[in-house]
Amino acid sequence: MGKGQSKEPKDTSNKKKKEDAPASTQSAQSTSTSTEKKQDTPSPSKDQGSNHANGKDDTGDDMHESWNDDILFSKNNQKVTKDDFELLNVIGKGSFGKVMQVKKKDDNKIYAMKVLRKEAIIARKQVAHTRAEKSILQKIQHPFIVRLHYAFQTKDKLYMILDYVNGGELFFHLKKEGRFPEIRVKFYAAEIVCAMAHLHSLQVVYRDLKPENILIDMDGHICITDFGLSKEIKIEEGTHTFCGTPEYLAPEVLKGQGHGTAVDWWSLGTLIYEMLTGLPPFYSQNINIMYQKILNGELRFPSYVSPDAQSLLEGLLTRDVEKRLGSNSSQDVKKHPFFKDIDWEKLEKKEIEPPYKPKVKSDADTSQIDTVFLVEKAQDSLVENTLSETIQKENAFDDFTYVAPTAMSGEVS
Ligand code: FS9
Repeated sequence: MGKGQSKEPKDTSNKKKKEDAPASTQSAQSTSTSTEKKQDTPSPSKDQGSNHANGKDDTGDDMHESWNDDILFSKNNQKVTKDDFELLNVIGKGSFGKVMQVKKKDDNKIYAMKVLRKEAIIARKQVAHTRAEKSILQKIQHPFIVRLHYAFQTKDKLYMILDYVNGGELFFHLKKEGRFPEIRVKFYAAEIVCAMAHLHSLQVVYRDLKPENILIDMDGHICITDFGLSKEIKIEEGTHTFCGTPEYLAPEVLKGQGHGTAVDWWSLGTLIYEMLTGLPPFYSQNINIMYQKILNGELRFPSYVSPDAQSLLEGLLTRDVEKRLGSNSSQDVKKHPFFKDIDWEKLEKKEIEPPYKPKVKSDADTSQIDTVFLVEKAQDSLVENTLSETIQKENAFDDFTYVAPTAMSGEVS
């Protein structure tokens, strides 16, 4: 690792960063949320397999449902509520809410429960992002993307029941090991390429590809999480100042000039570079310098980076969006010589043995989770608020409730 490649800044700021700068341009942006059907009454048959973001604005003016205190959705006519889950551990926390490891009481399956406070979401103007996250997740089934099993709400909170992924953040492993051997980088990069290609095929731009959002499952496969919310980056008009950290953002995002699928290929380039070298390509401790480097800095490689890897990175880290590798088709990325020994069909079926297996014993194992969260007691705290606030909250989220098709048919994978 070269001079100045201190890992300190990100090691210490990661969790705090998430909490302090919780406002990105929609992390995963669905272009279809505004056209989706409205779901009025929670009914299993209507819910199954459909998307029900209803295209309203953030204020939810056309709300006409009364709220239920404790919702609410059916799995084979049984209501799924927070009471169906035993809270085990806090695994993440931010100003919007928290993520807990939970156990479903009827079948002992372990999940991640993301609990978000409506009041905080409304206050931070994140209603559209929250709805997009849930709407996107509920329509996506992909081997390398976290699965949303249920979504329900109470008058104060939104709940998302997601796969519990217990191999730890890619970030955690990368910081521990400094950098990864190229063969391991290739495997992770290829699985991420599959996930991005799938999202892009659904007109979803992920926008927030960075090591903190990428988990490893217990077998060592990639799992992309976090489709919204926790990391919004605000770019103040006319200035080059913004909250959050820009190291994975494409130049056109920094300039406020575009949010097409190509932004994800740039971010993938920064991520691959960081996995290979330990630091992102345009890294500086000084955010303004980093900003300038992303816009104009020279792309340089340590000598141990192979020619194929350098060529791939030059393609992905092309500032001209039109010329960037992947901007025409994800096939162009898959066909790059760096990936020549990847069998994409096998990879997508998880038939390629991961190069590293996390040291976890079981589903419930939390040894890969940041210990700052584990000391906290897992509980679902009360939210105090006024009646008018409650009405507003209910308006904004009346289409949130969801149950995954496989869960509907009785089997939760
Ligand atoms: N299985 C295990 N770990 C998962 N994590 C991904 C999300 C991480 C997290 O806490 N994110 C976060 C959330 C908030 C919010 F306010 F929204 F709650 C704020 C700050 C950070 C925790 C580890 C995971 N995700 C899905 N399945 C998972």
